[in-house]
Amino acid sequence: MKTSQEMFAIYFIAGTQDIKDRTLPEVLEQALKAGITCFQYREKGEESLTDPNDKKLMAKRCQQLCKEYRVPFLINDDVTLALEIEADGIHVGQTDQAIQDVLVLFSDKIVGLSCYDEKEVQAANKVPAITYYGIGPVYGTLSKKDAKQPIGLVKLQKLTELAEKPVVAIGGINTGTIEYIIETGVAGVSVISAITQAKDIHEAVKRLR
Ligand code: TZP
Ligand code: MG
Repeated sequence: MKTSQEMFAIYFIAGTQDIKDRTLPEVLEQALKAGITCFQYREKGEESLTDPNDKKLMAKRCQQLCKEYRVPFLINDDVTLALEIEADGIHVGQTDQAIQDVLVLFSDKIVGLSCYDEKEVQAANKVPAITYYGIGPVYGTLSKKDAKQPIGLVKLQKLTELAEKPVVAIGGINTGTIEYIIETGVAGVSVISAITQAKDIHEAVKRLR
């Protein structure tokens, strides 16, 4: 079994909407080669795939790559798709399908829940089967249009201390900010643009590591 630090150290999140001049499988394979430790397929927002068949094909291609590199493959929100293609897990937000329902369907899989404040962390602590909490945005982000106000480092540390599960920090994390994030005691960091917008993906992932 991998430790949570091994699994979540460099947790890459992306969908086709996050990538402009290359394809998602190209970017994902470079990131896998460079050493990301987890991947979440998050097809969401403007310019994301809308046809369920296109989305499923893309998910399967990404899943296949993750298998080759033995990296966990998670899906954001889409419970039906995650079950259908047997993803390694699912990540849900507070407003997605109720976490209790998700846990029944994914009892032997990885389940991540987004948490933003003390109240959400305390509620999540009462649900033993959740695997990890995604907490943020820590900093401002351009990758999520409806992102909440950044919580900052002090709040991140507070919530991480309160959390009874591994925490993965998210939002505006890059090679410049990652060292401050790690000092708060999180298990790992998740990034979109630090990888999808890197000129040299290999170099970006190596520096994050
Ligand atoms: N949830 C909170 S911030 C965010 C999500 C999905 C986007 C993070 O993207 P980036 O580019 O790493 O700031
Ligand atoms: Mg969601």
